[in-house]
Amino acid sequence: MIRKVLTLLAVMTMCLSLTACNKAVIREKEHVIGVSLANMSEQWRLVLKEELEEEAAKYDDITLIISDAAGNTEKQIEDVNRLMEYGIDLLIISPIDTKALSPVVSSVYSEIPVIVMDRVVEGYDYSLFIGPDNELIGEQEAKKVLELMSERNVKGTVLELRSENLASDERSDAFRSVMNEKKLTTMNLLIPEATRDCAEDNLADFSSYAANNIRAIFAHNDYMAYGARLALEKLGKEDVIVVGLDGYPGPGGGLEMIKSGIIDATVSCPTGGIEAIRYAVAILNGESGVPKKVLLRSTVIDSLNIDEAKEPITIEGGKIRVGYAQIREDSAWRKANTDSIIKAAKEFNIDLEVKYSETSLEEQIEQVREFIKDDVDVILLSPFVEDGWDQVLAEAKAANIPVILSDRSVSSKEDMYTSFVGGDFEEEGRKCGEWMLSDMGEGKARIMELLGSKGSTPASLRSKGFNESFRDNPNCEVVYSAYADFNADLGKIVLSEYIKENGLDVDYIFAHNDDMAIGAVAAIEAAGYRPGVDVKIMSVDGTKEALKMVKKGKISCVSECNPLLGPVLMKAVTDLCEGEELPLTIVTDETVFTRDTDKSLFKGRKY
Ligand code: GYE
Repeated sequence: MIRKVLTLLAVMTMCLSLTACNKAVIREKEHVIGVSLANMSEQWRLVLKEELEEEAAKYDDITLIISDAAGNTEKQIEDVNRLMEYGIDLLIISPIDTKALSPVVSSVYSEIPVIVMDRVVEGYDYSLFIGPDNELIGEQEAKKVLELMSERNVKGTVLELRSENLASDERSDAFRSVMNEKKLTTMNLLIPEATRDCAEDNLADFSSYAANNIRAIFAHNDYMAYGARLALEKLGKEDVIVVGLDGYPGPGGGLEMIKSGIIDATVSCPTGGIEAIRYAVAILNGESGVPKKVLLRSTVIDSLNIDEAKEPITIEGGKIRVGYAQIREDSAWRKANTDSIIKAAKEFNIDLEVKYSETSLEEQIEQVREFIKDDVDVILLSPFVEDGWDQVLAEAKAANIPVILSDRSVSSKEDMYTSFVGGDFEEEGRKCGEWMLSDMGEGKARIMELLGSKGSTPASLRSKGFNESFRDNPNCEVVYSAYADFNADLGKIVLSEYIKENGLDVDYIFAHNDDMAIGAVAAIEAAGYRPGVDVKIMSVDGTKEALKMVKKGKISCVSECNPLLGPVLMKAVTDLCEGEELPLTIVTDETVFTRDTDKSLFKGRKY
């Protein structure tokens, strides 16, 4: 009894001291993590808080101090400053206003690691971003509504119940783009408070249904979906399809609503609380393999799959066995990529078998089949092209062998693979476009684009990010584009032939990778022109040879695409085999190099 009283007194003292003191936290434990939450009124933030606390409780050297900004940006800034006064070792923040909080996060990041959650701040001054893939969520919702309407053979208008926040906008854009593609009519209603009662009150008007033939409702959270169902029941419109979002377990959550038939389906939107603590511990322990950005997996849930349990991987004794289908490619990037993965497998004590393909889809598919037959624990795949993977991924899934995509992705549905680990290709292209816009001023820009391998994710997404960056600028025009397959010789041939035909009549060249850019430089110089003066070149990767050309001014801007994926991949494989659920997308840290880049960043490059 005395022991219990003493323990109680000790805990109370610590709590009081945390509340009362405004200087260094009394360090009962080794690491103190500060958490700044935007509010604790929204349900998913309460779930986030619970997950953070439950996961932190598993570590006996972690103390959490959680602050609630109650939806007030000024208060959130004060909260962060106070947490810093406590002497926290790492900050986890879910910002209210990303613009207002960006400088605060940047300042904290100059002193301690920062994990940003849910809404990313401007720039890259943070250790790690964890959030939902809002575009994917919007697409999943739309595809589920379409599937249900088709199953029930109903046609008509789809009503969207929205709430006022950034995530809602991104999800809604993706939702409506799928609906527009399928030529369905949509309407949307902004619900002032994203609650059941507010949704029910706002849907009480029968006339809008009759007038617009509404046959399905997508609500941006399960509570509004519940309110919609109550309103529909009062109106005798039980046949209208209702799909929600979030899919929380427990009483009153979306999963219970599905089981009781209140809503037809939902899409899970994990908060990332568990991942935040796990990555925070890895950061504080100086572990390798911590990425720059992770997007969490969201899953479509209905009455048919609600009880499907994910089978954890069982490792039959000994080492984890990994089969890796890698692209054979004579490039500095690919060599660094392969070396990094082989080296990390050794460091993580993983048994790795690598099969190389001369960039043929059929050959890679056969290699994956061989790994399935060998019953490896995990398959790593660097798919040369995006399309054509559905069948063999289904075979891997049937064999309960997870597939992690490395450095390139596939067009198969997101439930056909476990995770993608690699660069943010669209961002890489956008960074090059932004540099060009900053360089060109008010003048006109005639642009040439050297495209990577046709049908590969880096080529399609780099092009998308680059072209979208100047979409609204009438002075920019892509006057010529050609495939050069990420290859230096082809880059040189394309430029030589173009110059022979037209002279060098472009102002900027965007090459999807360094090899093609280096080939272009050789052709430009062979034709007697000066790269960096007569034409400015932007590329992606950040290889040593390209960075040398940046320093000489021959290439003007290189957006990094880090090939050193080994540690991140092997940490993901290890986490997976320890029963953790992996994020859907794991992005490595990447920077941009120009002549103005701090010289220190050019030093010690590993590829
Ligand atoms: O940018 C290029 C290589 O898949 C991201 O492939 C990788 C790309 C890389 O050919 O150099």
